[in-house]
Amino acid sequence: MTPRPPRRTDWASLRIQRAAAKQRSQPTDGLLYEPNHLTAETRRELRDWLGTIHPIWEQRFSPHHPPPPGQEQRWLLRPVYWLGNWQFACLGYYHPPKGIHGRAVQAEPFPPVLARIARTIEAKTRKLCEPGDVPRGWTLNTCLVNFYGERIGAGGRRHDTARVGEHKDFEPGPVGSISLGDRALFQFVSSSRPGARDAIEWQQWLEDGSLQIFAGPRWKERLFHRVQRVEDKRDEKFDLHLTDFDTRRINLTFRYVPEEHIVPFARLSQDDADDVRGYMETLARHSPFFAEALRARMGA
Ligand SMILES: O=C(O)CCC(=O)C(=O)O
Repeated sequence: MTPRPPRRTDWASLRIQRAAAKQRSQPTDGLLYEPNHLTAETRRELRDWLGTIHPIWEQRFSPHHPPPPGQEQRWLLRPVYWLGNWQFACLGYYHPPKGIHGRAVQAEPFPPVLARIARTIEAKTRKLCEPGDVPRGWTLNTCLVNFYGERIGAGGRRHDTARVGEHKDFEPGPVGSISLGDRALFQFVSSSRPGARDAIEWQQWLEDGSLQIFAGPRWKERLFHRVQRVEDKRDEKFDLHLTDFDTRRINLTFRYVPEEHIVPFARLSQDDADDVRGYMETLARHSPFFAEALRARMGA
């Protein structure tokens, strides 16, 4: 009997299985995956802290940074929160060597639980990496918190946005990432340009409580990474200040931005400050830090 060809959705799982088989024989220098990294106590503390912040929705562009030809204004796929410095999407993400000024706006310092996690990741990173892959002065002083789940639109209509397209993190040096909630299929892909359909070079399900570190020329500089999908199995309820979003996974990526490139809101150019003032005001409703940053600019 002739076997039936796989259905359309099966091709995707076939590609994933083939990539998994191929990667078993590959070297993994500069890449670490540690399941169950968080202790129950740290996980609880992290969850509690996440319940105190008020993530925001950002748009990709702004009046002084309009969409380039062929692109339209759009909302990011998920709410975010940044610590250490806030890289507003409309100002462009930190991207040396050219994109360093006015991109990393001073933000709240790490709360104790994040500071502890960052120090542990730093120690593991130094053991994992070649010294040449850790820049001088490298310390995890920046954290992006991404919320994955379903947007709840008009009439309660749900739209799943739990994914991230291929990209690179341009902050110098290794990146460490902590996952909470449903597991996510994280892939490193070689790609000639974002959106091109290219080979999966490595993939890993990032599980609840896990740590991933990646560093060096292959993982950090050459390959793109993406979150292909997030499962919907755990049914964990996160108690967050998000009314229009149902979160089933939270990821925190710890990065390094040189201190001299972190700019207080008071010193941002007038155009850039005008573009992000609305976000700062929203953040200031619940954060004394951002309220003070707004006051400092008025007094500057
Ligand atoms: O959610 C993840 O696991 C990855 C997030 C990511 O790629 C990023 O923050 O740059």
